[in-house]
Amino acid sequence: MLETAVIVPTYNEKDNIATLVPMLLDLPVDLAVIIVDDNSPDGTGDLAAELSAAHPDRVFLIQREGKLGLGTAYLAGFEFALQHDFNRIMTMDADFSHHPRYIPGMVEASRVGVFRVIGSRDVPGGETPDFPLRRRLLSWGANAFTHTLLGLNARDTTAGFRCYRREVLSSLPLDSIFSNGYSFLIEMLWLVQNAGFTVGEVPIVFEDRIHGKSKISQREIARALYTVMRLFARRVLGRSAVVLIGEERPS
Ligand SMILES: Nc1nc2c(ncn2[C@@H]2O[C@H](COP(=O)(O)OP(=O)(O)OP(=O)(O)O)[C@@H](O)[C@H]2O)c(=O)[nH]1
Ligand SMILES: [Mg+2]
Repeated sequence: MLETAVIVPTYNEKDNIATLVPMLLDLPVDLAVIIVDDNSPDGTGDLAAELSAAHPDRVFLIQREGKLGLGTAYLAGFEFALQHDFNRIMTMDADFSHHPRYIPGMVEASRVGVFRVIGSRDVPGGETPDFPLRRRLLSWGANAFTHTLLGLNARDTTAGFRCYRREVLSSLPLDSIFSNGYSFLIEMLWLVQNAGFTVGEVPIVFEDRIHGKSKISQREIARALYTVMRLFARRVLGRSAVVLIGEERPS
């Protein structure tokens, strides 16, 4: 069995996976690719099926019926990767914002005592050169929010370029994750940190997509906000419960 599974969720990414998959297979890393496609109207699924037929041991396709969201796409990929005994499980976008050249470094970092590695835009050396002001503000706001309200330690809390050691995913209550869409990434990080796993960050330059369209919408942003507030409430309630149990009650 190969060491590393790279999960690539896709929705209308045909042009991108045509070049991404061969690039991934050429990396000097023992890896397989798991494409989770949501019946993309542009035929991404058909191309993924062809790639899988050409490399049956290294390219797998999970084809879903319709656009079911990014969070459940990751979950479907996690389940497949755990069932197939991969030791390391990565997630990345199909649009080259997460460039394959960073994968060897992320895999290496996960070998040296770090349980989960983020390809990070917000550590020294990481950059988002193409981001317009609006995206910079959004990203800054999201991180400021998750750091203060949730106490998350990672600098880049919304990055989807990640590498998990198998034991992280196999020990987390993945079924309990409530959010779908982009806020799934925040909730995952919250679970990983609260389970006590170390999280490392490797700098990446995040480049804008050339082919295809972004799927981030105002609705996704509102949902992410809701997720942070929901987890914040859990954090506050959880804390007070611990204090109560440990406290000496006045008789
Ligand atoms: N299977 C599946 N994939 C999705 C879904 N929504 C987004 N994706 C994929 O998730 C990845 C990230 O989506 P993008 O639209 O690039 O979002 P983003 O990278 O956060 O935003 P941009 O920087 O604007 O590109 C891409 O590979 C998308 O094709 C979905 O509902 N289902
Ligand atoms: Mg993108």
